[in-house]
Amino acid sequence: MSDSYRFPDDFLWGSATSAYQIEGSPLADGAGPSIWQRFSHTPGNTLLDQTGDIACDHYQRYESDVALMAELGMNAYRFSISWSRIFPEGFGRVNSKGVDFYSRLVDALLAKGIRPNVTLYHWDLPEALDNRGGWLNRDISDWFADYSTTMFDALGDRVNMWATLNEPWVVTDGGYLFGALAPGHSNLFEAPIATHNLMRSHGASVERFRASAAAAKGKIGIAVNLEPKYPASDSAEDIEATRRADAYMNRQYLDPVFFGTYPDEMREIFGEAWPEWNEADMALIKQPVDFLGINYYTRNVAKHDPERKPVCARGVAQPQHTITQTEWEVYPAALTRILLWVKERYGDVPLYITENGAAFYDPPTPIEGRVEDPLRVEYYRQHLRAAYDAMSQGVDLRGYFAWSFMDNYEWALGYSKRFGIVHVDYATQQRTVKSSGRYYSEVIRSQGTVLSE
Ligand code: IFM
Repeated sequence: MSDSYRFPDDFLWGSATSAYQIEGSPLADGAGPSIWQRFSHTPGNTLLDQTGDIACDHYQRYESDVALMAELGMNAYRFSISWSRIFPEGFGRVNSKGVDFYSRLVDALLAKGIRPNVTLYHWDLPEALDNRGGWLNRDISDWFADYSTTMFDALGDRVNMWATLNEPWVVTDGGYLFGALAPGHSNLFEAPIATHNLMRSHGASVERFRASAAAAKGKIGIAVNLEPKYPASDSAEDIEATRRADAYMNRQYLDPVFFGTYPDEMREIFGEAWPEWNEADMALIKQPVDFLGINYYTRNVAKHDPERKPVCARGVAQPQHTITQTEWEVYPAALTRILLWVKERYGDVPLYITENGAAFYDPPTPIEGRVEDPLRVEYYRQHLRAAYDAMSQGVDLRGYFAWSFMDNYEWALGYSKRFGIVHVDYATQQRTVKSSGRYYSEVIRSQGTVLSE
């Protein structure tokens, strides 16, 4: 454990959001509907049938939000682009007003010295593409590549950090295997196809990036959510369950990018639902990336459970540790571990923590103008220390993005979970910096050294 915590001078200190979770006005200025528009407007799919219609109204308030980021001292901001604002029909006709919104956002960030970090896909597929099969249709790699090219051409003169996909595991697991997220399918046979088309689309986008002018000064990667798996006991069954859980969530998305193969366990997990993939697809997926984005929230302690199909493993609660409002165990040591694991398994690719944060029980309205969130302050302190520990063991970590800049729409859980370091009063859209936001600001201004206190 280090005690100095001085981060490099060029370290990126940012926060992250995604389009559908914060923007509101999802159909404004000629945008087409996304699958989240349809899913959230279908009764019964989300908590209290809440939608992203208003969310944080960031579409209207982006300038003051950017000003607040600057006040907190951030030098980077990770946001996603809504594909259906750019291509209302999914492909073909470009909606210039949608492009303009992101262009204005990028300019506003740069004017404040904040580096834009753009994610092309954070779960809000154009409904028009879902109507053609969405991630199950092989053509989606062309649609995604065309959309990517449009954005590289429009913003590549000013944006130098791009990620293709956010958390492809969640897209498949939530959207196609268990149905808790849009498009809401529950189909064992669809899940491997969705994954494969996501990864093919990632590869096609990277390939287009290399051929675009944006590549002259930009870098491209992918953001995956990684969860280190620990066996619940030293029984052979639990150790095997841990291996499968790790393959399913972690290696399924990284092995194809870095090795051009899927883990052997995929056939064990999916049985006859796991197809043979052709070599040309695997070569497309294995495009060299410039960096890897890691979203880290918690670890998982795995126990063999034949009832939990298809992985046959279940997580075991760890009541000895703090549990967040989303019932995730707070376990910072696993962040150090996952960063070291990535370095050891995949080599020296530059890394960014593209999401890290926690939902805790904040009040709906500030109390006497303040929101005190000591549990979140402690979460950030411990995780930033853990990140630093990995760096001091040789991990090439170049930036950190808190999830999230502000409270927002937590998908099927609606507005019930607050992840922000800035509080949002949804009745008034008033922003209030929480004590975690003030703490993060101090971390940034001290270049990390305040973490030793
Ligand atoms: O809100 C989500 C985000 O969209 C993706 N990563 C995890 C966050 C918290 O659940």
